Amino acid sequence: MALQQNEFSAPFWDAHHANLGRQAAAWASTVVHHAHRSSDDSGEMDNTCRQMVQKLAQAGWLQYAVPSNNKPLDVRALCVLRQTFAQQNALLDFVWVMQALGAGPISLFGSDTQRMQYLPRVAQGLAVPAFALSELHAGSDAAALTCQATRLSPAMGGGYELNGEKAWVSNGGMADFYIVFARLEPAVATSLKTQNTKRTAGISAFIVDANTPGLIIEQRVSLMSPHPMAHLRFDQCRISTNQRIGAEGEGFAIAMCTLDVFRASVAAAAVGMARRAMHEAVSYARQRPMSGQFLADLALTQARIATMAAQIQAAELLMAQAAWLCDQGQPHTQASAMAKWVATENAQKVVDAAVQMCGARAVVAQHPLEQLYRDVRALRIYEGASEIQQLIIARELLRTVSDAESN
Ligand code: COS
Repeated sequence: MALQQNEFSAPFWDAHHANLGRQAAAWASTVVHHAHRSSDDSGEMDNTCRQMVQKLAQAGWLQYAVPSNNKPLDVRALCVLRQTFAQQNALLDFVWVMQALGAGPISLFGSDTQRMQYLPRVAQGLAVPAFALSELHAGSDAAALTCQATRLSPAMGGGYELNGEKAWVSNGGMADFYIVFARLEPAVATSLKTQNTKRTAGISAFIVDANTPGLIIEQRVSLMSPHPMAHLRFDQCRISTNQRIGAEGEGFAIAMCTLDVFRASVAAAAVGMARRAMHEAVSYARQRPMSGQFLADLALTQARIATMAAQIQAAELLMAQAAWLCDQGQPHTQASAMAKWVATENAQKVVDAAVQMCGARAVVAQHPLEQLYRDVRALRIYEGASEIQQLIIARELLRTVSDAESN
């Protein structure tokens, strides 16, 4: 049974999104054959990912990862490509979206000079970016980060010095540059114009080139769904002032706004994986003899298929709405959080149900469902765990209600 095409139809998608989806699906089905799941060897993994970056660049898909010609990021295009690639191969989706997320703070908040310096290289596959927000003791509570930035006096050469660590950095160890969120040391933070005493005070965003002295790849991390990841350490890592994104103290808002956009795309990846799982399960159920009929003829199987279809459809609609709101420039924090939460939780359920339908063969290594079972899990954790999305949804709702009451 041929993999069902994603439709990307109105009202949330424009005609060019539907075309993009068709073209990307046709392309991805040809490259995925070569895009094998790599081993835990980090060198081999980096090579595989670099090759994928090249292929994505040559095919023109990376131009959708960053804005160009002063146009804003097309978030729906981002989602179309994530859903389509994730449906074919999780590593392809990872490589594709990291070009976008890693460069995201520059795309959304970078100066003209920073955009000109970094974004074309990302779009051409000449530079691989990474997003370094989490720390071992500051994951869900991002405002607790302790990586420190110290402003250096002109006598010391100016710019900033970074000291501390970053954890769970996707593309860590293979990236050409990192967006690092660090806190200006208290003496400096309290002298900021705002006299901000909040937990997020002083947090600032910096672009750190991979070859900057003092940036150390502390540890490579092996994952159940392998992709490049590392813990980083900064030891007297000096960067110039023009490597700061936005103003001092704007880093937390930059991180949150970037995640508000990319959480919609996580939902898209979840929908892609769930669709693939349902495809595998339905294909199998239609040809598997069972009790004198086929597995698909059993009412219990049909109930399971109906549940899967509805879970996917619900996720897809929330994702489409969130991406559409982003593109309309309308508030989308709550919609993105809702889309990510529902889509990733549903995708996990759909993949699990598909494994159950297909039985023993689905847990054999390298079976598409065995791979999806491992691939889908991290989506409920990265870019804000499901519990964080629930928190965001509730906070936004309570804030809207109290705003309405005070008007
Ligand atoms: N957009 C813009 N600004 C935002 C924002 C958003 N979506 N969310 C929060 N902010 C601002 C708030 O307006 C507030 O600003 P002021 O201090 O000027 O009032 C500030 O940030 C602090 O907000 P808040 O008090 O809500 O922050 P919390 O520390 O309570 O944390 C959550 C908020 C939990 C939402 C945040 O820590 C989070 O998203 N955690 C998950 C992190 C994550 O996804 N990590 C994955 C890393 S990438 S794999």
